[in-house]
Amino acid sequence: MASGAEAEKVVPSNDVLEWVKKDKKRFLHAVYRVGNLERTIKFYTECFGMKLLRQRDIPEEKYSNAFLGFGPEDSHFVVELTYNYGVDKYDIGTGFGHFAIATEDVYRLVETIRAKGGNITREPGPVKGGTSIIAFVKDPDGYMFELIQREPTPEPLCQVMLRVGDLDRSIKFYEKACGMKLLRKKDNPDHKYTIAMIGYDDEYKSTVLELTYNYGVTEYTKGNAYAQIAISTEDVYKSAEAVDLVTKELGGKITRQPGPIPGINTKITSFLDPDGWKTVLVDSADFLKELESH
Ligand SMILES: N[C@@H](CCC(=O)N[C@@H](CS)C(=O)NCC(=O)O)C(=O)O
Repeated sequence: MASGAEAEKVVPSNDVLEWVKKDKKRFLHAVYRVGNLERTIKFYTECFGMKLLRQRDIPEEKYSNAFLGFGPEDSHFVVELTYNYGVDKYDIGTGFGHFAIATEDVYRLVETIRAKGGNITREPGPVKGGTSIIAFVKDPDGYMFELIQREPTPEPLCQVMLRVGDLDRSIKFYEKACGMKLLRKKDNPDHKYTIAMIGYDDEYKSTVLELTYNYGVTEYTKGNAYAQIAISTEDVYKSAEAVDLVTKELGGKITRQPGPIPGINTKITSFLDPDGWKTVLVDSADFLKELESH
């Protein structure tokens, strides 16, 4: 029988996992490193039609950031590019998959990108084993962008694809630790992979995390280019408690205890999932304040 002390521990744990289901969360941005900020800004604005939303230079820390996306940061998922002074090349590794952009006409977008000198690595046409029209483009640093033909959507920056070693473990992790929902799972035995779309809303209206499991592949390299995905939360402290519990069951670890970032005062916590993919949870109200001050 559980001792009094053990029984006590169980109750708050369940509470915090229940709280996760009620917390309002949203994907905020993907953070990654690029070798030349101006080059990437030019490529994303001219080829993809993204807008440059804000830029900041932190000379004391020797880096600059640029935020780009298809709409304002208070309602859209965006990319946060990091340029570290003097570093012009990164290793993307084998685990990072792609970002996806939904567009009404993939053929037309590909021609625009080709005309601007972009690198089309997969010509437009139906996805192998399916009917969606897709194409792939490699950006100047080697990050892959999948173009997906869809009806107009409020969020064209629609997927972040990461490869994982155990799909069910990852789904369970993000459901329990981050309150995501499994939106769709599709096995493609002919091409020996399974994908799962997970997130907070309809995959045709908001950004989702696409997890890919390639049969038999349990390990990938992470490189040093892609950094993390940021998600808002109403309470970083409760979120961290939930993540901590789930890491004990499924793997992964908290890498930054919850609390305000010195100087900025935005409260965050960060963690690695069971595959080592990093997420940062950001206090929603602090995030909005940060946007207002820009
Ligand atoms: N082995 C692939 C599995 C994932 C995959 O194949 N995804 C589809 C899109 S859902 C794809 O890239 N298809 C390529 C094509 O149709 O040419 C990987 O790890 O990237």
